[in-house]
Amino acid sequence: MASTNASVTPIVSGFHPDPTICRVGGDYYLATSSFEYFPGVPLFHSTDLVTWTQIGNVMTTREQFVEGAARPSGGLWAGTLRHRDGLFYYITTNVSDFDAGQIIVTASDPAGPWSEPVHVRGAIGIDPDICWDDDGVCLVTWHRFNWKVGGIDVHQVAIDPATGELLGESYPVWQGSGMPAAEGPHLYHIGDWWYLMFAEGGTEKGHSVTVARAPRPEGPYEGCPANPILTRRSTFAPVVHTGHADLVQTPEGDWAAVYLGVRPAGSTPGYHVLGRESFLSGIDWVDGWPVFVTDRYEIPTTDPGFAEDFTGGAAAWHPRWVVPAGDLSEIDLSDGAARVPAGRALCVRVTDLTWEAEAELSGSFELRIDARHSYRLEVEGDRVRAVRTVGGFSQIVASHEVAGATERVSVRISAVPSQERTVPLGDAGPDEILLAVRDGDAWTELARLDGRYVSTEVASGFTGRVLAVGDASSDTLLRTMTYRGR
Ligand code: 6LW
Repeated sequence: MASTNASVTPIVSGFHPDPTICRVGGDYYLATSSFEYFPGVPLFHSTDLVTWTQIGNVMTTREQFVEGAARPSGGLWAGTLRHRDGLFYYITTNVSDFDAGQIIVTASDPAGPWSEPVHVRGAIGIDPDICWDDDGVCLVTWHRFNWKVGGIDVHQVAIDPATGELLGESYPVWQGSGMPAAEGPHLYHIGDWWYLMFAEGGTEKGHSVTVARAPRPEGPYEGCPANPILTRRSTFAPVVHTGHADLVQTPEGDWAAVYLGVRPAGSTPGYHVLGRESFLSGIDWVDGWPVFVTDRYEIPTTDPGFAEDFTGGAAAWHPRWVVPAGDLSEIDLSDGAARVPAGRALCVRVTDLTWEAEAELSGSFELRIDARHSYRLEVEGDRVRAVRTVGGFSQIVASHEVAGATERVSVRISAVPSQERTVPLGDAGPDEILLAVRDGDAWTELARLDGRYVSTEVASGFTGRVLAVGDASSDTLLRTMTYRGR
């Protein structure tokens, strides 16, 4: 099997940021943020740290994940996954239900079901960590934050995880190495020390991992002299914005970390289109401090493709399918197609830099980063339109009448490398998006569009591209979809 270095190849590709990891025996589990998409918090399993399979989602009910305003990049932000006394714990923040405080759910089987939510209403902010001190007291460490001033500081508090009640006053701990946005704390008891690891510098170009240690969880902390212990700021590395890490120990006693990064492409300033992805690093310990060895692991190249056939009647949803609002249960599968009601969208993450996806449907099929930035194929009878939506403004760029029988129209969206020059003074997007329709045995290309308008640099936010099925004004019937990474 081909393999590539961990520093350039994600372990979980395509819009899976803020990875958090734990190990139980020989099994590793990893969860990532998922924002407005429901079910929320995809959960992956591995036995070797380098190959991961999605086994479910943590937040599968609207009691666990209150929908709120369902805005792009709202919903579920960074969290922490841990295992203790036979139970998995996941703690996170729903920024669309912010005043509910931190949310804790538990499960004996990480594939689910996860419990009803417990709210830590006394801890308002983001990026909660859950850890237990030597006496078994549960500690939540989080980034205090509000929507008026943004980030404030990092606090810790003892709680009862069964009720969410605070067991005392919260108190400040380490506040980072001095960069803005000291957040994403994770607390560990390793050897004689308690370590607090942070994301600092914001989740973009300055993103970094920093660490401090203390004799007790509450401090006093001393920062690592080598901080930041991971960053790619001011580099032309293929993977940048690296940060927001979580540590794990192997059964053999070695250490590793998962962290997020992005893979920009195209002319300056570069455009990333898959959101923030999860990467793996080795960890060495030098003088009692963790050192990232990002090229330690070889990542096997796996086939990301899938084929979904909805013509056979109702079946269970594969955990890859998500909706940006509402519930998967609104999509009827009983009639030989997935019927996506008007105003809803059925989505799946794009996980590759070059890829193609085909859908047999009537209605709309699009590549989007959010509803205001998309390239769409609209199928209405034998008429297929290619529509570009940028900044909320939509324009029909091509219209085509399908030849021959039209009960079953297939359309295709693909991403290919840009044909433009990247430097000097280049005008290359990260890729080009081709929209095509099948006429009999042949494909007719309707549009070739610059991929930068479906990138984070244009759309803003924390998410990445998804393929979305659904139309604002009428139902879409999706019979089949295939996806191939190339
Ligand atoms: C995450 C926080 C962050 O909760 O981005 O910029 C948030 N910082 O650490 C969403 O991933």
